[in-house]
Amino acid sequence: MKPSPIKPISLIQFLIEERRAGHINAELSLLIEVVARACKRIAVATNKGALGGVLGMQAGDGEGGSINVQGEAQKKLDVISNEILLEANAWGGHLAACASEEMEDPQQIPDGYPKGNHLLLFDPLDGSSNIDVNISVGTIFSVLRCPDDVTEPKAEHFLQPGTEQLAAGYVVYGPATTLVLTFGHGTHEFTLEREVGSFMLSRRGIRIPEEATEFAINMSNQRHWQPPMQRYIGELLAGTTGPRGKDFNMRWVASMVADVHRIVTRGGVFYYPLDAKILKQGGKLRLMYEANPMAFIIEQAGGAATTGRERIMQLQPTGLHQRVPVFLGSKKEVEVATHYHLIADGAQNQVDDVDRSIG
Ligand code: AFP
Repeated sequence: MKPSPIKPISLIQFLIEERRAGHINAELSLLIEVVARACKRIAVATNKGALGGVLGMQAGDGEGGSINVQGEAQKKLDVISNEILLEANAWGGHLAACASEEMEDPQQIPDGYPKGNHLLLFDPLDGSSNIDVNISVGTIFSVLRCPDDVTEPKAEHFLQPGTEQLAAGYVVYGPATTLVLTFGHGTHEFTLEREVGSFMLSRRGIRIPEEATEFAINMSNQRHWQPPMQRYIGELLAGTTGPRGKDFNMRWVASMVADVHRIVTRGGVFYYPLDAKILKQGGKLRLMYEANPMAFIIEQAGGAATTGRERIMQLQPTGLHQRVPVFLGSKKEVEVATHYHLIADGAQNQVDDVDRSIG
């Protein structure tokens, strides 16, 4: 389908339009403005590279440097980006609290600042292992409503299914800085006009093609995958000589934002399945900071997002840092991969349920 013609409007103008349409209120509009402003600062820090002294590991107590709540080594830019987002969001009066992939517990709004009704979750710098080699990285965020009568939100108040998200977005810090955003009324893209410092609407109502010819997966994990994943990817690799009867191309940036942005731009699928190495932790990617916001964005662009067995947005979260398998992108292809898993589980009822829930 042809994208709608581009109107050269800024993010601020777009937010005003969304308020007039009754899609968002003033507080959510301010929240997105503040997040976008913080992401511009992260873009500036990222662009400085070696000259800004921002490359390399964060100093700390762990072996080789600081370790975050996920047990992963922190880069300096992980910490800088986290601080930029926390600081920007502390004073605006739009948030009840926020939670970051880099912090064990939710961050409360400091005393003396007004509080709002929204909860913000973010992965401040996704794909940070790519920073030092100058490959695209990004920020991912998700917005929930703070339950009524809760004045000091705790982790349990953030544990809402993805279907409850009011907004989700990501920013890719690549050759261009690009913001992709949804409020549940389509997925839209904004490109940072650096000279002016404004995000400008570059694609409205993005649609992801239903069929895919490109897939993204870390093939080095192949020997650890479960049988349905082995079968499915085996068939993609067989191309015209296998049952799928067509060739597929493969890409893997190892920054989810960049891999998802390719899908949002020209279709395709992204998989981070469960494998024997990560069985105990339930997956590699985080439900609250990566899977849910990306699922919302992808679904709003006509794609699908499952764990290989269930629709991601219907999962009831059990922990702030919970990890899940992720299958997302072009709808028909995600359906094929999901079917293979459910059929292997012998779960015909679930096949029907998932068919219904992903549309
Ligand atoms: P980092 O932020 O630690 O680089 O992790 C990035 C990520 O969570 C996601 O953005 C990538 O898709 C995925 O991990 C890459 O995983 P591999 O290291 O297995 O390639």
